[in-house]
Amino acid sequence: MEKSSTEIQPTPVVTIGLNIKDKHFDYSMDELNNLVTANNMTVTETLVQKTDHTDAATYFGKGKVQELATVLADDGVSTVVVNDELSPSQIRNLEKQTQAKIIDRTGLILEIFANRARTHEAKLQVQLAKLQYQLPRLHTSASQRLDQQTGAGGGGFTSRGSGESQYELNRRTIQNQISHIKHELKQIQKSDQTQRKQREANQIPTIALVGYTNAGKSTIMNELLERFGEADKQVMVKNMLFATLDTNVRRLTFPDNKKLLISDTVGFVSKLPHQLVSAFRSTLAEAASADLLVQVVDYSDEDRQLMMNTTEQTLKEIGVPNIPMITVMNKADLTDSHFPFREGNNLIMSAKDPKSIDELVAMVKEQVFKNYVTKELLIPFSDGQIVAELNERATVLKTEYLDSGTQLTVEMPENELHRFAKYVQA
Ligand SMILES: Nc1nc2c(ncn2[C@@H]2O[C@H](COP(=O)(O)OP(=O)(O)OP(=O)(O)O)[C@@H](O)[C@H]2O)c(=O)[nH]1
Ligand SMILES: [Mg+2]
Repeated sequence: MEKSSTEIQPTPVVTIGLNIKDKHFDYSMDELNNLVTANNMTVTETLVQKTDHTDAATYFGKGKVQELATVLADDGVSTVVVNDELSPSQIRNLEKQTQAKIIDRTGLILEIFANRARTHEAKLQVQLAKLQYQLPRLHTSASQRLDQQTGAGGGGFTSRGSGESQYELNRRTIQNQISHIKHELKQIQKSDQTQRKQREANQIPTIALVGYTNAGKSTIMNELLERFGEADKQVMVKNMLFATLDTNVRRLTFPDNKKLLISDTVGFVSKLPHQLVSAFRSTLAEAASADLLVQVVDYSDEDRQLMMNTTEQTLKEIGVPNIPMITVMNKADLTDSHFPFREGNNLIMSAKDPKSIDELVAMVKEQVFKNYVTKELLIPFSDGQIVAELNERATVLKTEYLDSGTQLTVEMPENELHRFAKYVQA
């Protein structure tokens, strides 16, 4: 079995978690193992400790740490992934006692995001989150350097003092980088905000696809684009966690000339590191300003309810107010359920099924355009700019040229009608 030289072999790792009376513990371990796979690693063994407290020094109890060291030696594995965020000293102590590299859950998710980031903005956001994660952990690497120096009889440093000043230097460098990146992001985001304001001024309603990673958000976006958008503006779809890290906004135009903007954004996972949530706040702001959220759920996953809880918690965390929501139970083709099947604001469907997409569009339009009214307006030829404005903003169903002016049958939001009140026909 020859492998091509460019293919990188997955790194074998042991995963380990502490279960403190957590009824969703198994789910979070499954999720961790999926994250590990997503980071080109393979799980050789999973260890669990059931307890009612964490150990301040090593997070896991003595016996469990010993067991971990034995398993690592037996399997010939030198990397451990822990299902929680650890303190820097816990990482340091565990590394000493197991002779392995310890990656905590936050570090793992940061690595995945770093590998996935493609655009300049996403790269900056991930870099910011990484630096913010590193800053309080700097002590670890500085003292490691000192340990190596005293243990192995010297490296690049001549005295403990220079090690400490190195720590100070690193700290300052990181702080400088953080403020630099924040400044650059602010510049980028200022223009994003300007664009958003413009859209708001244009009165085009916006919907946002949100949900757990790998649920099918981008697939649904592409199916909609294929039929109602510009087909050359497809977004990336991949069967992997965190395929999308950027917010993509596209315009859809329906056959009745109604328009809306749709945004697809980063997927969620439980315990999304707070550094990432804050770094991605502005990317996620697209969801916060939407008129309607479409939550996409992988209906074929038995943990779907927990995934939905995760999504709702994350939305709260990023400060998304109570926006109306449609819930799409996607991937129904992988289940025995009949689809498309609608019940209230829920839709069981499959992204690959055109009938499902029709039903989704009907539901979205019903919600987004529900305050629209149809009116006949007569606009005198002297007010020609109004005809142009209506053609730009409203759905013009019919245009007729009469002696007294242009007669338009238009559909528009009820609350905008007052601006054209004087043209409305009795
Ligand atoms: N069988 C089936 N597969 C689907 C369906 N919808 C999406 N998929 C697959 O699920 C995988 C993930 O789809 P994406 O659209 O990339 O998921 P996403 O929600 O955008 O994921 P992130 O960008 O990681 O948050 C891809 O392999 C899709 O082909 C569906 O209705 N049925
Ligand atoms: Mg996606």
